[in-house]
Amino acid sequence: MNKAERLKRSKDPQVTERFGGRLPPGQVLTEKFPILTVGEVPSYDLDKWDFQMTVAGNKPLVYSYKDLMELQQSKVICDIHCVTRWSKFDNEFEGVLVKDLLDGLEIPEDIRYVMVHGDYDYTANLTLQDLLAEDAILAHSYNGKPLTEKHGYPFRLVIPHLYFWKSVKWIRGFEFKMSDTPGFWEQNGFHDEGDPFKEQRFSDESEVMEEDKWKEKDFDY
Ligand SMILES: Nc1nc2c(c(=O)[nH]1)N[C@H]1C(S)=C(S)[C@@H](COP(=O)(O)O)O[C@H]1N2
Ligand SMILES: [Mo]
Repeated sequence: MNKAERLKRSKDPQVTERFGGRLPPGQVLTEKFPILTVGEVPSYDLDKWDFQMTVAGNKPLVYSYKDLMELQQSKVICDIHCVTRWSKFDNEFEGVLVKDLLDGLEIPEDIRYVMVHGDYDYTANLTLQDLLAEDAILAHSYNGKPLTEKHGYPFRLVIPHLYFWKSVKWIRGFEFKMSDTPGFWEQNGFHDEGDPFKEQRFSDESEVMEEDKWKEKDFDY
């Protein structure tokens, strides 16, 4: 039994709540995997699907599904923290580490931001530094199985150290930029950075996230 498991079973509510510093403030643990999607769940013809990277408006680098599957494959085990207050420990994602994907890509000094694009028209903004985190991964599998359609098949981004809205499902590209502009949720009141341990939920600190709303979402697993 690992430490998190032991704490989870412990009777002391104080200890149970904090999980030895592993559970960010205001979060609740769930064993299930809720589904949070704005709009329709896409479906693809994999032969036509692609992933594109553009650096400061230059010609895009285009990767097919097969190209990505032929790159070095890695696994990341991480915790997930959604801004709607659920957290889920010990998730295994497999795919291409972002740092491996970007290895060899010439990114000029003045490029410090990235807009992540996903279907349909979903975006999330990140700093280049956040994108280059050791455990940031372009994942195709979850706990040993291909991602389900609702969780982002064929590929989703996972940025473990930020709230999960930054982990773009149905990912289609990275746009490297000199300036920071807000993505979908960031335009709708969420924080620009979204560090769960700093509880950066909203850009306006007077906003309140309701306690139990997430329990009304769909789940699978
Ligand atoms: N393309 C796309 N990516 C997305 C979303 C979305 O609606 N569309 N929702 C985000 C939000 S708010 C969260 S919490 C996570 C949810 O991922 P899950 O449905 O696998 O739990 O995906 C993020 N990535
Ligand atoms: Mo979310």
